[in-house]
Amino acid sequence: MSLVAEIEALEVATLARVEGLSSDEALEHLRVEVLGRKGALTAILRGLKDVPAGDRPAIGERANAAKRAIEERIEAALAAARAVAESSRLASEVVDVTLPARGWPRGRRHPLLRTMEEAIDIFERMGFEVVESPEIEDDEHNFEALNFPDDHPARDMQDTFLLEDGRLLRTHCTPSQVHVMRARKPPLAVITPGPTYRRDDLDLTHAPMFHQIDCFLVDEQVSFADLKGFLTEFLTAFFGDVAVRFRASFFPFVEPGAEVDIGCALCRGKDAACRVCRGEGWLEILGAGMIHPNVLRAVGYDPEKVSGFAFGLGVERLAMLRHAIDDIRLFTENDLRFLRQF
Ligand code: FA5
Repeated sequence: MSLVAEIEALEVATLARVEGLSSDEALEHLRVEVLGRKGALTAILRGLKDVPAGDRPAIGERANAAKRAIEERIEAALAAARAVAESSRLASEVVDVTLPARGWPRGRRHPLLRTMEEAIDIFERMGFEVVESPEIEDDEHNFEALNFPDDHPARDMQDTFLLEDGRLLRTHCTPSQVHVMRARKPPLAVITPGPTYRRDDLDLTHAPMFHQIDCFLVDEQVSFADLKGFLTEFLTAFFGDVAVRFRASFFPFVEPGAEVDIGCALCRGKDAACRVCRGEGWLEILGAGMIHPNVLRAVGYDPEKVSGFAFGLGVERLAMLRHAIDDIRLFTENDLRFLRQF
């Protein structure tokens, strides 16, 4: 077959193949196979060297014409293939602008965290400094320096999470007093918020992990009157206009000691079936007292020269009273219906 006949046969065959192709890749592949540097047309033109020089221009011209024809047809087929792909993409991406917007659900701060932050904010405005204290304690800080007698029931393994090395998860935030007082000199006005741990069974008002804020003030001539005045001020700032009641009580690390109740904001003592105060009209909110001379001595202070008050409150308790929540378990169950109310 002459070269011209070969070129014409290639052109006809290629144009016919273009008709059958509809994808970008297949058409590009065909272009390379026929017109590429190692393609079929180049292969045919290699035969030019055996053709008399005079015939070569005509063959070259025929080859160029075939190349143009094939290129044009492939371009047209590519454009058609792209148009089809584009219209099917548009059809699948139809957006119904009349649909209602989906919206982004917004997170909220946990009610316990918010309660803690609110209380801390009030203390800070009253001049107290926030100090962190370890959650893992030793017997010395959690009990001994706080004047717990050796046989005190709180030291019992039943009440405390003990670690294998003999240390323990702090059962209250009061050990912070020992850390801070040993490291610094009075005057001191400090609060220590954080988690605490006791082997209490989970029920309506108790959890094995709960939060406390301990607060203490040490200076010359601090009196019980300062404690009463300060606590009443704090509770009024936190709860609004609320009745406050002090009852004598005992903690090894204070003398005298007191428990403080606030008037029930839900029923104001008028509902015998009140689910918050159970008709008592009063709710215990914290333990307090004057720092025991033995504790002051244990940290190297002279109880003849300085005195201090201290109290510790339960954050869960604060939040429950503030929002009339009657089950402490709600704080950890992560029920969104509960959490969304805050
Ligand atoms: C103490 O822990 C003392 N350290 C407080 C204190 C500090 C007294 C400084 C005097 C001077 P108490 O064991 O009562 O005291 O606990 C304080 C508060 O923690 C309680 O009023 C209660 O609100 C909360 N609380 C105690 N146990 C639990 C528990 N299992 N679950 C939830 N809250 C608890």
